[in-house]
Amino acid sequence: MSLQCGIIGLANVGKTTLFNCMSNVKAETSNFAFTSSKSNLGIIHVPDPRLNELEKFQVTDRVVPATVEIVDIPGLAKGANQGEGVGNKFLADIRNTDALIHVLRCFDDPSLPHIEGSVDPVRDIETLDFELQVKDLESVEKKIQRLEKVAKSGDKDAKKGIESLGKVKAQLESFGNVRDMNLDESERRVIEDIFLLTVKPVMFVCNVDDASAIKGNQYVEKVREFLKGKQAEILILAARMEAEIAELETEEDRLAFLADAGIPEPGVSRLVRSAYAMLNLMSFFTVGPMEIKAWTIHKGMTAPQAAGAIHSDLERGFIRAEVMKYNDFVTLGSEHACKEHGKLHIEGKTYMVEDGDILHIRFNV
Ligand SMILES: Nc1nc2c(ncn2[C@@H]2O[C@H](COP(=O)(O)OP(=O)(O)OP(=O)(O)O)[C@@H](O)[C@H]2O)c(=O)[nH]1
Ligand SMILES: [Mg+2]
Repeated sequence: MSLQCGIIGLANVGKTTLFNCMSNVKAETSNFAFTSSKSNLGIIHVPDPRLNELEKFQVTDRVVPATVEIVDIPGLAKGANQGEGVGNKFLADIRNTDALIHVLRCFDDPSLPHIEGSVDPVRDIETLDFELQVKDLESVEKKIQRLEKVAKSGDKDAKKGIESLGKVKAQLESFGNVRDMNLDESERRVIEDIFLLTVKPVMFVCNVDDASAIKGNQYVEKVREFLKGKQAEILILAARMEAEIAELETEEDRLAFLADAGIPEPGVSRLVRSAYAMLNLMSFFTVGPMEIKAWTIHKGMTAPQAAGAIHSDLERGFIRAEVMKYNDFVTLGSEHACKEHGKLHIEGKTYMVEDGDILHIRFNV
């Protein structure tokens, strides 16, 4: 399952710096605005301490974490909807993502001028949101026109659709985002096929100076105030420091660096976990002598669907799943002990997999 998080924001706010700490590939960063002229695609590993715990109880050749795709989208600018900056083309890259990480410049640095002349993350949110809203408005209006043709012949669904789209249009026209609307099931279905940008879940990353990495600063406070009551998460992170941490060779060096800075874990780990949750994902495990692996599925998937994440044959030929709970396994120490304590459950096709389940799929094709 390949789910994608897009990193968005104005030019020069630290998107690529952040991308480089998160992903397995490295892209170019610089002081010049609009350095990135194409989107960078990378894979991120989702840190999960449970994997290390599992390894204590099962000797294995390798440990494989869950992954999410991440795409670093070049800086947008005011007027992007008309092709300003590197413009329009990148709005299309945003359309392909499942969730957004919006990076905000919340640090002062006289040597790095802000493209709008001053540091003001709230203005930046509004600038970028506006670009996305304009695009969404175009999509909504197009669909209204399409439905109006159908409605002429008396189609009731079309009339209802136009009504729903009217509400969405009003929200966008008053500079609102569609994610903040309380849409019901049928209204959601009407906008499903136009892939709106402002309906995607978003997380704001306040990129702060090193000294503000834990408590934030006055810019972060303004962002918090502005986002009150809106559907959005906020995360504080010092991207440049994170980049320094990511560059250290050994885990030991990294831990020493974090201890010196008084930070419990890299901000990037927090960010990746939040992104994972924002995408409504969870992990189940397979545990064996060849590998211990975390697999990514959507919350609410059944055992056969989860089996399909491993291989389509396992879904097709699914017979049953043997399930241990992570906590039981690490408390009791082995599959054998789980069995003896009645903690190895046999589950059928309707079983809904839970986060941290250890699965063994029985199948026949
Ligand atoms: N002082 C300071 N500088 C930073 C921080 N994060 C990034 N920078 C610097 O800001 C500049 C731009 O960073 P990038 O990561 O390339 O910014 P970007 O958002 O990808 O920019 P575009 O691709 O042009 O949109 C680089 O010189 C970074 O070193 C930070 O937290 N503090
Ligand atoms: Mg960049």
